[in-house]
Amino acid sequence: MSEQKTNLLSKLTECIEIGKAELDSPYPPNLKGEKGASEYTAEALALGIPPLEILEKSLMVGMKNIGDKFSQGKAFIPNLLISSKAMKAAMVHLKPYFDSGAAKMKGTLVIGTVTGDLHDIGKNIVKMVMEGNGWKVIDLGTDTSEEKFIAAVKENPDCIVGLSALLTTTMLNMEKILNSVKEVNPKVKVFVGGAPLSEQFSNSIGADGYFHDPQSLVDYLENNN
Ligand code: B12
Repeated sequence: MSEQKTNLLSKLTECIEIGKAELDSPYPPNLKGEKGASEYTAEALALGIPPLEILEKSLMVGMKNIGDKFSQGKAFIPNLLISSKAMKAAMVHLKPYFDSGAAKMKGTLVIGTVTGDLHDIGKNIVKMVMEGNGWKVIDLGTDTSEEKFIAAVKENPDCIVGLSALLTTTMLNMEKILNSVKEVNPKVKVFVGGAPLSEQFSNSIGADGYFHDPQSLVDYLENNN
């Protein structure tokens, strides 16, 4: 790859990591008036860099960097949110290629906050990080019934499922949803997350994995999918 292309991809990675979405973005203040993820992605496509390469070698690297920092306590939720915003600004340019099938997504994640639970900040972060890492995400929202999960799994037999819960009461609803999903399609892997959960709880209900944060799930899937 030419030096020009390599430089462009590394600038794009930096924009994702620091959350510089586009030229007009007010954040970060010291980069006001400078190009952001949106402009660099358009330039990368114009230079003929394949969309999947832009996604994997640049955008995902930026998301991984910020995800790793978050796992290590060196970045915080606002950082993830602004990085996700930059990611979205870049994905606007790439989406038409993925939608047309010109580039392949890594897989489909069906995610929802379980029955009775209205907390969705964490679930939305998981969604954004997964999208940023090349997954198609079907977001079933909050207070998601067993039936909604079943319907989504029937429609997407090759998907994986993510269940989120923030209440000690609603996390108990995970087991029923998990069992129904497995009954419909035993091949579908079900992963769980949310502040009150633990690996022990995940094992006790027979989930395929508990992850404390989205980057850990991404890393697991990279190595096990
Ligand atoms: C914001 C909030 C609310 C908001 C939610 C807004 C929204 N749109 O989400 C509102 C005000 C609506 C709310 C309501 C309630 N809340 Co509330 N809420 C919180 C609060 C302050 C923050 C939660 C949060 O967003 N954390 C930040 C996110 C990023 O973290 P996270 O969700 O854990 O997600 C991360 C990981 O867990 C993981 N993850 C999450 N899901 C998944 C899924 C998968 C598959 C994977 C891999 C990873 C993963 O990735 C995320 C990013 O790292 C917490 C307290 C706290 N400090 O945690 C209380 C808290 C969760 N709430 C609590 C309670 C009691 C309630 C109410 C019952 C209050 C009431 N009496 O009405 C209601 C319940 C409403 C309902 N039916 O759900 C309690 C729960 C106690 C318990 N042990 O069950 C807490 C802990 C507060 C407390 N200390 O008492 N709440």
